[in-house]
Amino acid sequence: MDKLIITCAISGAEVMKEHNPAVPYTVEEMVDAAKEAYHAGASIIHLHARLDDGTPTQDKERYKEIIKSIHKECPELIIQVSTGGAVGMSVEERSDVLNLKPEMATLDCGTLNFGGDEIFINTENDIIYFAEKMNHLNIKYEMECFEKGHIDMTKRLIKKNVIKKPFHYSFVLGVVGGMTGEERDFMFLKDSLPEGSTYSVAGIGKYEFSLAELAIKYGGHVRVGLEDNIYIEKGVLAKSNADLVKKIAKIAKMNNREIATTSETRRILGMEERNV
Ligand code: KMH
Ligand code: ZN
Repeated sequence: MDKLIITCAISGAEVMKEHNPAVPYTVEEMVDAAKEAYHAGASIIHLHARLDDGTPTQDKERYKEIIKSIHKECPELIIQVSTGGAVGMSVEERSDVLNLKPEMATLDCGTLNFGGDEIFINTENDIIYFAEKMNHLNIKYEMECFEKGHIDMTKRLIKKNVIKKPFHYSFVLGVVGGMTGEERDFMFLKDSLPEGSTYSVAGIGKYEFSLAELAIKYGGHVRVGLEDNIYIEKGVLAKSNADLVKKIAKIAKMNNREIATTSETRRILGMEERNV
């Protein structure tokens, strides 16, 4: 079994300081959150930029500043930028950050209800647009699937040679309109992947740790962070992103799964080594 890759989703686009004061907004807060998560065991930071007042933004210049500042402190850290942004943003707005040629980015693989009137829109043509742009710029994509139909969509685009190897997925489970993070749903998704794929799980809310434990046992990888879940245990707010990562490191240890360094992560995902 490969070593465990831990991704930390430090900020997200929806969670606010009113929900958990440890959610980072400013560049300095982002750097501190990323650095602490890295020292706790994370090798990838899943990043959504914010303005100082917490407003989500896909502004390329803001991302540039955050990435540069994180790399100043932790040069080897893998930064995975979000191309999902926030609900309601246009494809053009969401994709501009790719022009920075980040090492890694998300590729959202289908449309989903996000609760109430919110719809996270990713048409087939949107997915093709993002994938082709990332192929062209040599950006590693993590394919975010919120339900089984999204995996089927990736298989269709693999056949069309739009999505290229090596395939790396993320099961984001527990969103209002998607599949749950229960064991049965996890097994169904894992067993539906194209052969040779790697995958990570992101359990939303109450699913964060139980789903992580399943992935740890079955050879998958794990994403945690305040984007997905604000609690360290039932009813107790996490003090930081790093606390969530530390809890995963503890679960990994209990299951005899070693944690991957940044260069091991690049090797497991078939990424180029980065000279820092
Ligand atoms: N904030 C959601 C609308 C991604 O990062 O690619 C989309 C999202 C997925 O978080
Ligand atoms: Zn995200």
